[in-house]
Amino acid sequence: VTDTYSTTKPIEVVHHEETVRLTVAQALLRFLARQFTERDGTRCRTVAGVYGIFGHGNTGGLGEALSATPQGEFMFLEGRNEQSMVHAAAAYARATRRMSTLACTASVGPGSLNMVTATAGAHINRLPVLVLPADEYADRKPGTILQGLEHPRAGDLSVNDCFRPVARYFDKITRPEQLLVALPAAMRVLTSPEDTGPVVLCLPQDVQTEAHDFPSRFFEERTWYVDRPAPDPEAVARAADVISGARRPLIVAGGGVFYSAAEEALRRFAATHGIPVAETYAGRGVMAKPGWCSLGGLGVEGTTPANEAAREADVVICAGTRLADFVSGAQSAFQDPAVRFVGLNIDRKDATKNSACAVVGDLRCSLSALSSALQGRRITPPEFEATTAVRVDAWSRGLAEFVGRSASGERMSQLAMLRVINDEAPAGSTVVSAAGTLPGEVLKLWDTSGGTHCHIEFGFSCMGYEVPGGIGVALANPKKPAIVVVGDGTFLMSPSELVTAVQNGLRLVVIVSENGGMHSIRRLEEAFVGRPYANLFRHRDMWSREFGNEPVALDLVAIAGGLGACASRAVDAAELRKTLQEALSDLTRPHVIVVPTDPSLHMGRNEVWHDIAPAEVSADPRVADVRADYDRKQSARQRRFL
Ligand SMILES: Cc1ncc(C[n+]2csc(CCOP(=O)(O)OP(=O)(O)O)c2C)c(N)n1
Repeated sequence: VTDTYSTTKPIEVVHHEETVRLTVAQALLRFLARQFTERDGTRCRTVAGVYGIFGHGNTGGLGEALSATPQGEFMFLEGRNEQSMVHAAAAYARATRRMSTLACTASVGPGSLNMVTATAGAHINRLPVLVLPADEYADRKPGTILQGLEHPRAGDLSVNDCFRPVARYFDKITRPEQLLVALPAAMRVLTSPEDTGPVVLCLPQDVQTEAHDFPSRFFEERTWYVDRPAPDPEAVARAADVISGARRPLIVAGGGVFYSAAEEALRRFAATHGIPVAETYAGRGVMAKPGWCSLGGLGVEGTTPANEAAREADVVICAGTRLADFVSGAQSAFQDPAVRFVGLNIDRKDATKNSACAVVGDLRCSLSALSSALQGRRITPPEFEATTAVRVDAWSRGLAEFVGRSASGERMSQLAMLRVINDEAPAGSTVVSAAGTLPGEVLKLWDTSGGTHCHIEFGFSCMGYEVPGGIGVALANPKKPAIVVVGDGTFLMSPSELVTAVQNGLRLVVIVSENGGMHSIRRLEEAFVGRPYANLFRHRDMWSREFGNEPVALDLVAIAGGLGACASRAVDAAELRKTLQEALSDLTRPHVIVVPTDPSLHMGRNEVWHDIAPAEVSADPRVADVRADYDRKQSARQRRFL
């Protein structure tokens, strides 16, 4: 037996690798500063800025590194609340169509944990955010630490493990060289249309400051191309076949239309093939202009023509939507027994929902391929088009009539308030809304034909998104105002990020609807509980739970003024118009306008059923009635399998 190896000379490989000695935090920022996203020839920084609140967990690490970055390399904002920072970053990502985002740094323990809620929101809304929570000492030398979890059964657990289920990509950087793998992976997720969401990189406070010889090549400029994957031609042919046979087709347009920059393509598709379009919360504004095929919002808070079209639809083309329950009426909105779905989505999970004939790919490409396959054919028969046009017209007139009627009482309705705001909002401005009754009313009423944009966060509907959401939008679109509409309950929960808007001179107008309570939930109580027990801002006895008549003396104008905004009150439509005009003409600092509104003036629940279960047993006979009604409607309307 010959040992061939023994005769072979060893090959010596010498790496002449240039290195640069940096701390983990310095390396992270240097890397981020050189990452770019490009689509359709437009290129921008993947992570354009850093939003931070500092403590002992990140001052010596990311704080030091940030202070040493050249001016102009990163925009930097100081947050007031860590949750708000991540909301703002998510809103920024959405307003840039997911082409760019912000990194959020927080200190160890509570500061980092405060970011979990908004990280979940970004996950649900499929928005890229780079979350950088500080973590406990990796070397464990200090023993028991302030803000440490000290879990009795797992030495490697920290509060940051709460991020795992809400992160699209999660890592703990316990050694500097892990960055060489973790950062490219983070970029892949942040820039991947089918896989994007929040990336969480936990940074133990000692590791942030640790130095390492990083290869210089790691810091070379890199571009992440957001490509437009074309759909499989056979999938397109199958979808065209389904659509060709439709008699009452409907398109449901979701937020994915904006992420793919496919609004124009969708409008063209709808016009060419004569198919009406209903919009989800995230897709609101896709159609831009009124017309017979522009049905408005769909679902529990949608318009009558959209919901009638959904109820009767035999083919539903889902374009860039997750089909969440407020839109699908918890699987009750589509009532044709033989209804079929076509799912156009970059994400296979969404494309295949409701047993859809799935077309997986970039939405703009899919629409164009599908349009070619349909060869210019108009799908909707003329009589159904005429019926739809009549319905759209009747809805618009009914809405206008309600708005007019509810504008002139002692307090106006929120819809009347929104109408004034919509009239005054300049082209290019964006209305922002997230929780309470306002998102549903924006969905119903907002008209984008004047060139405004809609930004409704109703995937997570997180109270407290609104003001930071406005900040994210204002950062993405600094020349135009972000107009935030928010309920008084939500404003009270989290007004503090106004200070950041003031500090950075952002063009923000916040309109607070002061209706004296959390009326979206009060209405639910009234409908489902029998004995409403909460949600009014009135003095009460905590044991008897009785409310008195006296309101809690809240001064929202003073709160906003105290946070540095230019704050005022507008009690009727004329005053609101004037105050808003003044605010919009002087956007050197944020404005807050508090508007008293009447919670009893709303359009009521529409025809779409929604799955909210009342108690199955109760001493109150009213609850038993409500439950019986629920059971009846659930079995009659909710589709068990689509
Ligand atoms: C963080 C968070 N907590 C609780 C809820 C549940 N919730 C939805 S709307 C709402 C009340 C909102 O009150 P307000 O802002 O005054 O608006 P209104 O309901 O009066 O329109 C609550 C508690 C939520 N969406 N988000």
